[in-house]
Amino acid sequence: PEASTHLPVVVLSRYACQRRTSTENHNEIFTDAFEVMAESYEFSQCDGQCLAFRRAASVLKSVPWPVERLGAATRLPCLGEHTRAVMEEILQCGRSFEVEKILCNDRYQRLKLFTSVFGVGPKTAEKWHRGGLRTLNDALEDPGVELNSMQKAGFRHHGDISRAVSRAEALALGEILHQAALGISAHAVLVLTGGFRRGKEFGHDVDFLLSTPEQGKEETLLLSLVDSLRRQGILLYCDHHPSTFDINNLPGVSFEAMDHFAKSFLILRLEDRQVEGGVQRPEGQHDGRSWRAVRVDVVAPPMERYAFTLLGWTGSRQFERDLRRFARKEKRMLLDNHGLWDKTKKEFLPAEREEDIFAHLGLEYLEPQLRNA
Ligand code: DCP
Ligand code: MG
Repeated sequence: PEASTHLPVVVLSRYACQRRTSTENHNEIFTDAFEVMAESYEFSQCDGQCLAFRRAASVLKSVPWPVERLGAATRLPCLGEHTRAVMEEILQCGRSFEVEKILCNDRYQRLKLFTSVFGVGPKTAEKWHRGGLRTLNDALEDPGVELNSMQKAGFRHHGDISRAVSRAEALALGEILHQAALGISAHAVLVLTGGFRRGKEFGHDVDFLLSTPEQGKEETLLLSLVDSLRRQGILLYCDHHPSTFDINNLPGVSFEAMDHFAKSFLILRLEDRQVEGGVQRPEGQHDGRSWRAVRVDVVAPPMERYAFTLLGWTGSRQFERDLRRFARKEKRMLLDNHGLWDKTKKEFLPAEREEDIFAHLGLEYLEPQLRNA
């Protein structure tokens, strides 16, 4: 009754996996502000408030027009008192003073700077901040700071890694990895996942899934692939995590945690000439080099787990979170990157394709391009 007779009423689900979210965001003015709020709460380990702002941002990303007032034609779920207050401020003043205060905050600025280094999480950043460090140079020069090898690589390539990776660069890396994988096994399967599979034009890294129909050979394949990149001289850093996957241990406390498949977190050297259409360096970044460093993640599940891992690594993070929450709360099922457990039937549900998993959950299938929640 409150809706205007001219406008259709849009009712959005509180689960991101029941909303269509393309890469086109009409509400950036709110979602950018919410991201600052979420990050600030994350730095203070206030997980509840952090999640509330991430959820609210995710809802707004799925509204296909700029929201001009609260209520009325669009029923927005997941908006609490605080998120609404920030929105109202932006609607009235064009900006949020609470967000601006955070952006000027010393602690926020430093934690943001420190966590921009690959290998430095909120806990280390907080420790450095409490130790009085202000700049990245402080962290490098302080005798009390002991950097691990990941952080050393993070500092060495900080400029490159902080710069967004373009779609053309992601595709070029895909070609290099694909050729290297096929050089090892003719049956190797390599697919682009993460944000680029969702159609994003830029990302902070490039995510790949590697597998093979040869049972039990996926981890060896990944190790051989990394070795091949090393011999090509393009491996700048590798942090390999061996597989700890054991189907007999599922479902356990590990549900929702990071998956147990073999994976490598890499930094690779990408030559400008390998990128289709060439590389346009931003103003002031011409340092005479003809290459850049790029963060690349590769996960290697066994083929029969392929669909679950592909779904899990395609993201977005908020989409994954809600898929799992939906499975648990609405279907009494446990979903993670390894499988889907039906608590009622007490059995694993098989899936060859992502479509099978959506079907088990009674969800309409959503293309990766609509999972940008
Ligand atoms: N993921 C995971 N376990 C990891 C790393 C990632 O399950 N160790 C999942 C979570 C994300 C997806 O993979 O849904 C991709 O992670 P990214 O952090 O790379 O996020 P995106 O690719 O979506 O965005 P970006 O453009 O920042 O890379
Ligand atoms: Mg990514």
